[in-house]
Amino acid sequence: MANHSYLFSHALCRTPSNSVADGLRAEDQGDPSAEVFRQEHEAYVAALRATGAEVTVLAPDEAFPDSVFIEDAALCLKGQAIMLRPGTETRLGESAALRPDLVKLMNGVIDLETAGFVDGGDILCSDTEVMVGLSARTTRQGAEDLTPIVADLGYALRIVETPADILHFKTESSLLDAETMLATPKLAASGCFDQYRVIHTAEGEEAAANAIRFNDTVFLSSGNPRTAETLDQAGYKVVQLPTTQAALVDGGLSCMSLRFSL
Ligand code: CIR
Repeated sequence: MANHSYLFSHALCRTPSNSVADGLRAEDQGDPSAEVFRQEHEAYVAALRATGAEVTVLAPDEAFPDSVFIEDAALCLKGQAIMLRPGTETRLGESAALRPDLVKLMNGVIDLETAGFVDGGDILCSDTEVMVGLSARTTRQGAEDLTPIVADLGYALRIVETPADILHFKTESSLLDAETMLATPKLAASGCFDQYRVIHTAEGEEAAANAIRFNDTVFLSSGNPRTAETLDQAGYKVVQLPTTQAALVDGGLSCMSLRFSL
């Protein structure tokens, strides 16, 4: 199987729970509405399916308010799921809750054994490397213990820094193709993408950086017209999706799926 960092046959999502109103957030701008969140989530799932992928949607898990952000609990690489250790108390159990579904869906499941922590939102995979951004959620110990697991799957792991005040590394960056990243100027200034071409989000459109290249499409959060225009002019097929409710609990497009090929 080739190391295609943006070509996927499958995705796995989880419907937002009613408890999503209790989701974690750095700043309170009001609770998300579970009903509106589910509508936006349905549009997201339909958009992933429209690229030709098979998308499985798991039932809501009321025990975990943030469980719609399924990306944080696992990393899918080469048909294997690596069960991570989310680095905040209310989310640590999401990994074990998700594990049985990944046992059914994936070719294999590997448990990250570590005293540290890693959130999937801090992991950005290109064709050749797995970047892990240290953050308030992801520790050096966790990243170091993940290193041999991804090495066995053919990837070099590179530890990078997530600038302070940014929740996850991919809150402000995403892969556009094998050579190109979309990033906020603030995150790119750390030098982590010096070996890639970088397209910056427009000023005031930092939320656009949490995008996903999924098969032939770059999915971008609605409300970022200048960044959408830049990507369009650079030759990408851009589809905008509403993320108003995810944004209220610090989430975006990448957090809401695990993307993989079998
Ligand atoms: C949290 O604070 O964990 C959630 N409210 C948001 C998680 C967003 N996930 C991501 O950026 N990968």
